[in-house]
Amino acid sequence: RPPFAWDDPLRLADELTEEERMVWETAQGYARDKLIPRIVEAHRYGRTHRDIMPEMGELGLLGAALPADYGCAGVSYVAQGLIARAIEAADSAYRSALSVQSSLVMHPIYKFGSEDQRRTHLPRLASGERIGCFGLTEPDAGSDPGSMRTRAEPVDGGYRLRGTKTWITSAPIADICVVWARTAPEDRINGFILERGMEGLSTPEIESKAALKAWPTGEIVMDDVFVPAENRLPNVQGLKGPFSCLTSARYGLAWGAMGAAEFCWHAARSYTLERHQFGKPLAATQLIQKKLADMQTEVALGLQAALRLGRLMDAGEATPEAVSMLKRNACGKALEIARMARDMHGGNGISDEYHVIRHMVNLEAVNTYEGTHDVHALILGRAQTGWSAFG
Ligand code: TGC
Ligand code: FAD
Repeated sequence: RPPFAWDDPLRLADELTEEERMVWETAQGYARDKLIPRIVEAHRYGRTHRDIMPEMGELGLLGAALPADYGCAGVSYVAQGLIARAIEAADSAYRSALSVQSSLVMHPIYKFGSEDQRRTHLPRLASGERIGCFGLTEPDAGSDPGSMRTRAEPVDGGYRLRGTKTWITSAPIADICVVWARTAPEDRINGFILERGMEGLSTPEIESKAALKAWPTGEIVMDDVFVPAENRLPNVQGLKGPFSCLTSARYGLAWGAMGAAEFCWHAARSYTLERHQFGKPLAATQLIQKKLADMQTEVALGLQAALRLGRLMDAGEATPEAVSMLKRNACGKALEIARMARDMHGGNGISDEYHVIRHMVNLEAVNTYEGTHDVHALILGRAQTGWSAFG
């Protein structure tokens, strides 16, 4: 009889390459030694440790699947997913910082930028010296980015951008903003790289957040900002530009949310083994064991699915619909697991010292951004019935 590993029942570790295992161990070690020790305070007081970006850069974790020519690690998409899993086990806000930098800023510059834009921006984003943000959502355009109002008007030598983006991860501390705007005269959506210091550009912080408090979120306010023509991303027009960035980021969430879920499951197991009530460990009761079995099953299945999706990404065969399915499943299941783990910690589960309530509130946001749980259901519904339920 082969041995059964309770924490890796489907033997995910055996399916990784040597390089992927090394990346996983590096990211996991970093999260354990450098992120988890400072997260309770960072989340409680809303403190931003900006230095995590150069730290992650130094380890090759930023834009990890992009080519080495631009200062990136050039590893597989599976390895990129494993990085998200390790970082989100520490905190979803730190994985958010990583995802935005890698998938929503470096990815569009690599995929849609000029060679000049790649050489100027990618190495400094890969090292974490510079921080980027991604502006798609607006106060009146969230699930429906096609209704955005931000406009770019062509003027001598470039464009003038006017509009407001909101709920933008990293905006208050970003050096550059990749902004999507409806562009005259064709009225098609284009991407622009805005730089801090441009006249008319400001990035106020949203102070009211109850989740993801360890990394800032804000607005991008553009009051007739002049953007030189060479800052437009030349190789894409239309919504497929921002949407293809979302596909890359959502793929990361399929792994990342499972990392948070895995942390909560392990925490619940340890806590209920230690905690005695009615003369025995809580973990010796049937109800607790059923919950642990449910957590173990969902995490094992979710990680196997993420691995399969990663292999498809690496082969260039992944579809946006498959990515929607796993983003939705991972976030929804992780949120359920975090709530269950919180309950299994009893009163102590209310204290942030035990981590699970922080994961729980964070996952509420993760279940909403990058397309809400229900919007992904509608994407899948449209793909299997041929009927769009959006409009
Ligand atoms: P639709 O007609 O579906 O598509 C318009 C064009 O885009 C193409 N397309 C995609 N291309 C690549 N990847 C994808 N995932 C794509 N989805 C669509 C599509 O083929 C079409 O191309 P073309 O050439 O025919 O024009 O557009 P729609 O307006 O009907 O879209 C509907 C819907 C709901 C799917 C879409 O609007 C949507 O996904 N809404 C959710 C919005 C969202 O996810 N926003 C995320 C903002 S960023 C964020 O939250 C970052 S948080 C990060 C963090 O902190 O970790
Ligand atoms: P709405 O679209 O108003 O949705 C409200 C509710 O209505 C949801 O339950 C939704 O599922 C439901 N709904 C919407 N349409 C339909 C429909 N047709 N049928 C049935 N139900 C529907 N955006 C960026 O561009 N860049 C970022 O970096 C970024 N970071 C974020 C960070 C945080 C912490 C948060 C909370 C958000 C961030 N976002 C970012 C924005 C995020 O992508 C949006 O919040 C999300 O897409 C949902 O949009 P909305 O908030 O406008 O909700």
